[in-house]
Amino acid sequence: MSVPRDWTPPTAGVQEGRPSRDQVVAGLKATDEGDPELVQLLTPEGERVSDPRFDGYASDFDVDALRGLYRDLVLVRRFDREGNALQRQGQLGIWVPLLGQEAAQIGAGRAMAPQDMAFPSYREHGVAWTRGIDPTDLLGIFRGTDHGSWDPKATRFHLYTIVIGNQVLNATGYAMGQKFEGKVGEGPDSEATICFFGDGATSQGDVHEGFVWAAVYDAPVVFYCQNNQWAISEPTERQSRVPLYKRAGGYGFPGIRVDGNDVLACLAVTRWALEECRSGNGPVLIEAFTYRMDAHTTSDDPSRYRLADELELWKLKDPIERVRVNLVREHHVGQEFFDEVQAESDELAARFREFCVNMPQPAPDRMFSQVYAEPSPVLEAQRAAYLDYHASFETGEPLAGSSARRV
Ligand SMILES: Cc1ncc(C[n+]2csc(CCOP(=O)(O)OP(=O)(O)O)c2C)c(N)n1
Ligand SMILES: [Mg+2]
Repeated sequence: MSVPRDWTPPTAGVQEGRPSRDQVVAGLKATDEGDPELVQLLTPEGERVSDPRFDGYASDFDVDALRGLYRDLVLVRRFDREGNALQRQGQLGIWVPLLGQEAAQIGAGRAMAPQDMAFPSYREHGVAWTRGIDPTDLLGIFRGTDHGSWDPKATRFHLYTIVIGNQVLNATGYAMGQKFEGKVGEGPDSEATICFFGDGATSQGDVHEGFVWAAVYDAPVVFYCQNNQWAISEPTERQSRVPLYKRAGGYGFPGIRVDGNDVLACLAVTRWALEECRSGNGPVLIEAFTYRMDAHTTSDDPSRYRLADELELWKLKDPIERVRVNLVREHHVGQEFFDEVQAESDELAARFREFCVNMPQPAPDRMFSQVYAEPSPVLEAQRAAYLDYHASFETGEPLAGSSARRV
């Protein structure tokens, strides 16, 4: 496995060869524009640059397709911001913002074929959008009324997973199934799986087990790590001594780092990786190098653990702005288009809000209905007791067998 260029080469003994902390951090963050290890097709200044390895995977992206990507990015950011506002106004228990990660998600999502399967973590609102899931379907999880309102089979987008890294095992098993069922090969219907997780998840045992199983079974799975550089308050440099994409070498499959704020590069690299998997050359690890521009969740306060100037630096690499600049400078797209997208995004946000504030409260006993395939006397007794308890709020009468009066 190669090491970043600025590491100290081993001389005498392992201890002396160990990189200093600064060198580790430099290796983990060596993504300045022009770094040969970072795939980029659109610079932060909106200039289309060539990467001969991946140009072919984005060659059909003419001005209309680019407009489509811009629209995706703006609409997803708009409802994400509305999610934050709804939580602040007490309409949601929590919201998990994706601010800054729109390109990483839209690029990957738009690279998928309809027959591919996705396993998200909890922040993949942009990927959900590309699978045709209405944003309002995401709200129940964050309002605490359900575990996800979409059909994972119909949308080929699994329910959100909150347990860090666990979906890597699910995705690997699913991909092994695709292989066992003969769905991998050169045909147009061949399938792959893509699994989304964060930088912090790469420290979980589940992720490593998934990598091992995927490798030895040549499972058609793209491991898509959005390295937003923080696992809540834990920075990436406390999770790894090598850039995350290089970990793939230890398992025997390719790893590649892409500019996660460049939607075109994310799309091209993911198309390549999914094609590899569909034709039997999986698995592949993609590290989409990006930045979480907001808090971890609405329950988090990042000012407690990171400096504001880091955020200011990343604002200059905004994933939406570079597409806008490219459309204006290289494709002469006029203001009218941007105004239309803005108006559409405001309509979406209003619909999102309207849906949220008018969501019916689920019946209190709903939690008993879908736990077991069949009813049982014990469960029915629990349901009845729970309903009695709720009714006691209305009547003020003490519960049977209890001296306590509900107030
Ligand atoms: C198994 C497990 N351990 C701890 C947590 C608490 N937790 C929630 S999010 C998170 C950090 C995850 O960071 P990362 O994988 O980088 O994803 P990000 O949130 O940055 O997208 C942790 C530790 C959890 N949900 N599951
Ligand atoms: Mg992270």
